[in-house]
Amino acid sequence: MSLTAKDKATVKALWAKISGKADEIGQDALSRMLVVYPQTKTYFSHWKDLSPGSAPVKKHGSVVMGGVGEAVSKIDDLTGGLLSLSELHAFQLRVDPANFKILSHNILVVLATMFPTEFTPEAHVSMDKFLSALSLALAEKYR
Ligand code: HNI
Repeated sequence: MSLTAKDKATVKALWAKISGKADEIGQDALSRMLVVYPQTKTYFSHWKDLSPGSAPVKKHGSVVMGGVGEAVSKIDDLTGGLLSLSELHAFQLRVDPANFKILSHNILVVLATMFPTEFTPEAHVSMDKFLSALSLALAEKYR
């Protein structure tokens, strides 16, 4: 299920519309992930406060969306472009790749709520495919 030229163009166009609110998107997606899928909290047990909108959640929401933005810019070679990020998640953080799907889902939910007009079914399907490809690239170094 690779990204078509049309998927890539759709993702880039959507990103251009929403990236100004990346911090907000990241904060909400991360907040929701930690509340709705509490098993994800184990990776962040070193934070003082994991509640929705807390300082570390805000900060990390921005960091994660920075990674998503980087992925948009490297959309033609996600595996190569995200290699060091994959190594970090695999060898140091040891994040179970199942969690990438969970975070991706939460990002989609937030996009749907924050951008009801821009998040058309067409944008939805391309963004879903992109986040799957991004997750696959992040899991590249796991074996
Ligand atoms: Ni993730 C750190 C990007 C999914 C747990 N993560 C980062 C950093 C980026 C990043 C960028 C900072 C790297 C650095 O310091 O050099 N993470 C992404 C992206 C996704 C993702 C783009 C998927 C869309 N990360 C996840 C998931 C989990 C996760 C699903 C666990 C549930 N990430 C972490 C943890 C850290 C991290 C833990 C270190 C955070 C800290 O504060 O110690």
